[in-house]
Amino acid sequence: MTLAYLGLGANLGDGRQTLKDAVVCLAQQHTITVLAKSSLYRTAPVDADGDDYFNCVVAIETALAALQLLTLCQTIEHHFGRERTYRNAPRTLDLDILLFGAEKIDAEHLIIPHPRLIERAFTLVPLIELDADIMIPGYGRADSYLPGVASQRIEQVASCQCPLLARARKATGSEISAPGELSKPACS
Ligand code: A4P
Ligand code: MG
Repeated sequence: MTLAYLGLGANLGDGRQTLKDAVVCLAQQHTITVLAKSSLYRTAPVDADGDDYFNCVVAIETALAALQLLTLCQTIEHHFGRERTYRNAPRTLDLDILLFGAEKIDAEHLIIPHPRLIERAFTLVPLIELDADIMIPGYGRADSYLPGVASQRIEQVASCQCPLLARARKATGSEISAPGELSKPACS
């Protein structure tokens, strides 16, 4: 079994609802187990146009190989009406593999860790929310990259009610910290 982290993003249609539905869809897959979900974040588009995005990260466990997981992610994106028009085009759902265990993969259609993971608040902040000490293979501690994304607007819009996360927060005795001002979490 491999512990993997998926990044979800949407900025077309009701992105907030789409992300919730996509997490339910992931949880229904018999080939993966969703272990935890970050809060939902509203984020400014990075290297992209269109409306603000909604983003979150989920931790999953799977016996799939990384390429099989990519195929599953793309099938789910398609299911949610994803169209590939141009790079970084507004999208109903983007489902990226951020981390796949300790693996480093550099294949034609799959690069892991996700090559832009450390450059973006919308991936780093929710990832660190799920595991404050998480390491990125080949890069080191994820939180060491937070200063580099501090100028990117990211706002926590919904707090995860997952018991696993609540336990993790209690254990660390701290709330999530993120670059920029976070709004007060509002449960949804
Ligand atoms: N691919 C390679 N590695 C991976 C991986 N680890 N996970 C390949 C998923 N896919 C991977 O992706 C293009 C190709 O990347 C795939 O065919 C796959 O084989 P795509 O999803 O079809 O196209 P894309 O998303 O437009 O391009 P890309 O390069 O994935 O863009 P990013 O890096 O995902 O960025 N701003 C905010 N605030 N929030 C966002 O979510 N997202 C993007 C897209 C830009 N700006 C954003 C957001
Ligand atoms: Mg993508």
